[in-house]
Amino acid sequence: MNKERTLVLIKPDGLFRKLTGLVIDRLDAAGLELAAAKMVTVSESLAREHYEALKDKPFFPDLIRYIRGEFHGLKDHRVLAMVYRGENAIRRVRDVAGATNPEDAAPGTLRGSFGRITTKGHFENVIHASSDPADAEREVKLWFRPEEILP
Ligand code: IDP
Ligand code: MG
Repeated sequence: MNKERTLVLIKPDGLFRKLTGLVIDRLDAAGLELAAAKMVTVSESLAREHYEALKDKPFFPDLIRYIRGEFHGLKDHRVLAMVYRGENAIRRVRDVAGATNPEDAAPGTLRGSFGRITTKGHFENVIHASSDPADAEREVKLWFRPEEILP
């Protein structure tokens, strides 16, 4: 038994393309349990802290603009943040999501079906999903207060 929590964000392209219900349906169908959900305004500092590990990448400035909705006209910078839990939830959510690069993501995964690489070279890949237990705990705590999450 390896019950985990993991952070899922519906990224601005997912919201803009009306994929919210589909994402939640896929995660339900995978047997994961929704433990928390809210719309969150992604401040510059929240975006930078969330993607701290990538701060030296050339695409970092555009990644911050992307997650804040600046490429999709999300004027109030809000995304849908959720916590899912279940046995091996971290890997299972990533399996539903597919590979980071939409071109490499398997058909039928969220990113394989609905992700794209823009002509500017940005990856639009629908959702964020925590990548390992340490990241998951850090990210859940960054986005949610303890009392917002089902006990
Ligand atoms: P992940 O989201 O699958 O965990 P990470 O490597 O943690 O992938 O990267 C975070 C996000 O940064 C990706 O989801 C994607 O939006 C963006 N990203 C990662 N690598 C690239 C790249 O090579 N070009 C453009 N964007 C990238
Ligand atoms: Mg990651």
